Amino acid sequence: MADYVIGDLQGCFEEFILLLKKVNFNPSQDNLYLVGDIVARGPDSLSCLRYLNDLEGSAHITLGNHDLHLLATYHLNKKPKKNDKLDNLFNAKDLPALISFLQQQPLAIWLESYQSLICHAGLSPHWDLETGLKQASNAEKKYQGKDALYYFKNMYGNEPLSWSKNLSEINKFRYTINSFTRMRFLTSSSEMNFIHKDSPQKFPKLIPWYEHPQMQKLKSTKIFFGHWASLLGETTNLNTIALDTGCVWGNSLTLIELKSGVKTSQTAV
Ligand SMILES: [Mn+2]
Repeated sequence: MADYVIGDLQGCFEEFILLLKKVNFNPSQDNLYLVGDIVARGPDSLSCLRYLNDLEGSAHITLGNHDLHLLATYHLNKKPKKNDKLDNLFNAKDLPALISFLQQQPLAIWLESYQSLICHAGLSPHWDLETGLKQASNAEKKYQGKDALYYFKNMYGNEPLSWSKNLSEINKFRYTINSFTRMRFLTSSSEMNFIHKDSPQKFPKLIPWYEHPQMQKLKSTKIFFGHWASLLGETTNLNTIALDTGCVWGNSLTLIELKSGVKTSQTAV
């Protein structure tokens, strides 16, 4: 029995299957954790979702910005953007079942036995672990509950850039979604900056979320995240493990075995 965590698939189904073969993934014994962005931009989002849905109990996803955008697009009856390459998925007969499967997935997963958090973009430095998990759970109830449509409608936008206990419910929701699924940099006043997505060396005045001084309080807690392809799997902090190695951009797909920490990659085909 092994537990694996894998980077952003973004529709790269072929590489996904090749990588699982490399580690002899056995769905009846092993667990697969995914940092999200299962869909969009790559060639076969439909097969990625179908495969994960069929794995049932052995696949555990934390939603990414592209996954949430898919859910909102579907529920708000909008057409997917051409460059997201989601036409096959939207024409599939099992689309409602796949949407329902995706919508049941959380924003964050805490693995007590590995002292590890799994999420798409990262943990807001405004929060300790407990607050982050609580806010993730609150937001999940909103996008899975009877008022989901209202929350998908009001999900978009960059504000608020900082957390406060006094925010309204919708602002708390938006901050939680943005920090768990879109965050990369913070400003020196600890506000999220959504403008830049390149590597941190290019923006010396901005702070990658995992380098924020507040992150030191997490000590030995590990955070596995995706979303930031230009990091190419490298951070300055041993406890924050970047898994988006840009398969959809022609680089590679990365998987880590949680117990040993052994990394396995599959080059884009
Ligand atoms: Mn992303």
